[in-house]
Amino acid sequence: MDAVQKANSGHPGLPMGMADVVTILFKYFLKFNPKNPSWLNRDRFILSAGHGSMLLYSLLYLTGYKSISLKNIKNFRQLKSICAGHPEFHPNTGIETTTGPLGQGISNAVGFAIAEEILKKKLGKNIINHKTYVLAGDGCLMEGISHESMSLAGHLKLKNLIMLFDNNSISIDGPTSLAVSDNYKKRFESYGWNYVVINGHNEKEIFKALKKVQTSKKPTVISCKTIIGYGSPNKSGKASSHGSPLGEDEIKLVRKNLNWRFKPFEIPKNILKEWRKIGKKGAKLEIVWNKNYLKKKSEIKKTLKNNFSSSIISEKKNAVKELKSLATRKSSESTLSSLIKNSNTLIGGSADLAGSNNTKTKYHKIIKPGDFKGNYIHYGVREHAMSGIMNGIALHSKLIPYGGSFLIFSDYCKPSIRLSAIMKQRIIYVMTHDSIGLGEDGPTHQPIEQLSSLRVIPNLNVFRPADRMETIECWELALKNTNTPSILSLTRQNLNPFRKKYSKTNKCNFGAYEVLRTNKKIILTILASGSEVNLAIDTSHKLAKDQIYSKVISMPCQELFEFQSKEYKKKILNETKFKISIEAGSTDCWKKYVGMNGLTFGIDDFGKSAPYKKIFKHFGLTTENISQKIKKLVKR
Ligand SMILES: Cc1ncc(C[n+]2csc(CCOP(=O)(O)OP(=O)(O)O)c2C)c(N)n1
Ligand SMILES: [Mg+2]
Repeated sequence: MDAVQKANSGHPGLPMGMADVVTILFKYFLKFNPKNPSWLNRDRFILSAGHGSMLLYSLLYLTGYKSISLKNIKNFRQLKSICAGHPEFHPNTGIETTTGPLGQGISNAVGFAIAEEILKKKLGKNIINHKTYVLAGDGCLMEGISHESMSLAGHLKLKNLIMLFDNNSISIDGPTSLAVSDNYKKRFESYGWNYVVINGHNEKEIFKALKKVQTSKKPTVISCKTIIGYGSPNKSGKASSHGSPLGEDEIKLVRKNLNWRFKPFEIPKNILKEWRKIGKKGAKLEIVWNKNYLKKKSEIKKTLKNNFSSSIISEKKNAVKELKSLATRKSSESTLSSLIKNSNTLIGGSADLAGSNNTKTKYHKIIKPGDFKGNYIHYGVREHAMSGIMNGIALHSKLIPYGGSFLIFSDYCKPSIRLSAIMKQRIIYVMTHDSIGLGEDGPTHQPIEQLSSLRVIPNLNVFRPADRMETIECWELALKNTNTPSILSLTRQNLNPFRKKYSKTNKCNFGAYEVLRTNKKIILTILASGSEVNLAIDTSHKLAKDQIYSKVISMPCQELFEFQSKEYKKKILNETKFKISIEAGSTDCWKKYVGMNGLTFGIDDFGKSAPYKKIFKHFGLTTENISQKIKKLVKR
């Protein structure tokens, strides 16, 4: 209440309403050690209702986390304060994930709970055996992602997942009855969850409910009936306490009402001592756990090691000798086979398109309800949940999630992709059917603006490999960039290989590189990515017959290209007067490269339903059309 008032912005309602519930949780149940926020077997506490951030910061400060000082709290919502408006993930601080977009935390929590079960199977119960608690509000539960995630969690029987539902029946516009009349009991029980309703201001009821779920066989929602802004005589129970400071006068009344005699930010020593005692309990638990851990330490390290040695990639690249044309989604599958065979930490999956995304290899075992021996998750048709769950799996500790869908449905994943990027998580999105090249399924399935819109997300690598060699290299880069999520944009249709010779260097790491020049004296640079590199090569050869000489640049990753030296960029881009780009999608992100004198060949309209070669022709993406236009350009 005081921090929100000082910042003159923020959300006092949730912290005041849920204080009783989390106090009981932290005091009696949550297993955590503020001295080691990264303790592998800690319980996870996820604040999905991220606007209640002040509650999390208060808990972390009170229980003794070094990351949050009183000074930080006084700087709530100010530049550089760790106490940001909404919780922002920082490793080793107690802030387990970034939340704020409502519902995301629920999907993250499902990911944490899945990771817990998988690692328990791998490492044993005395190494991994913890709970994941997620605090969600009315808003989180209205969001579609909550339905997707909770349905999957119930199906998988994630017994160690517990939701504390801040059931205060208030959101921003007023009472939730304005917009919801769900029967929560029926809703959650039909997913396969337990549903318990308690008075969220009654310590005994809170304790009893939390005690009971410790041995549950299913995930549980504890619906905590609470009063938003609890303690505020004039604003409690009202939407007005949701997202604005209570005001100095009301704060005085709250102090009186709650019999709190102390000044803002003054925590009486005896009370702080009690809280710090709560924080210290976990240290003892960790010491006990450590005995087991030390016995198995080297074994655990070995199990969790990422075996993506360059030798596997080299071997794979060396094997690319065939002249056969192949879709990059197939090349991805073959790369994955080698990786999966050698990996304990890659967790694959797809949103019901395993066979189309080629994400499942013969080395995969399926994760089933209550059975987490496997390494492949059938996410069902739940792209958004899949993406949020992958964030949770990656955040948990050592596992590396990848998941597939059609590139067009990256739109259904976008809010979580953005969070992967903000949180610097290595999530690999395998997005196939990446252009009009998918053919007959038509404009609803053909990505146009998707590549451009993904490329403008900061800290996201969008890879669009052009043949088998590039696909292997892009997978290597996706795995090596540990602080950046990746999109692998892959074709449905077959592509002719142009890189058949082994090179030790990962050329895709440059973002763009030369694959061909038709003469020493070139006047034209042709930039292309993915399936259009073949088209660029054919066009370049065709133009050479008319003495128009060019070089072809494959540009599998614009983001990595931007990281190259000025000299390198100049070498690629500034050699010729004329530059053109070819990509079967929105031309927007190519204009910066081709400049005023250049031409972009792409599609700035929705696609068409037809056999794919006919669609390419319809949009002028043919050697004939492109070379004709180029001839006009260079003769101008
Ligand atoms: C995806 C998304 N949509 C909208 C918002 C804006 N928003 C923040 S809190 C909130 C209402 C949440 O209501 P509830 O979860 O009941 O929180 P309470 O008011 O009870 O604290 C909204 C709409 C958001 N943060 N995320
Ligand atoms: Mg509410």
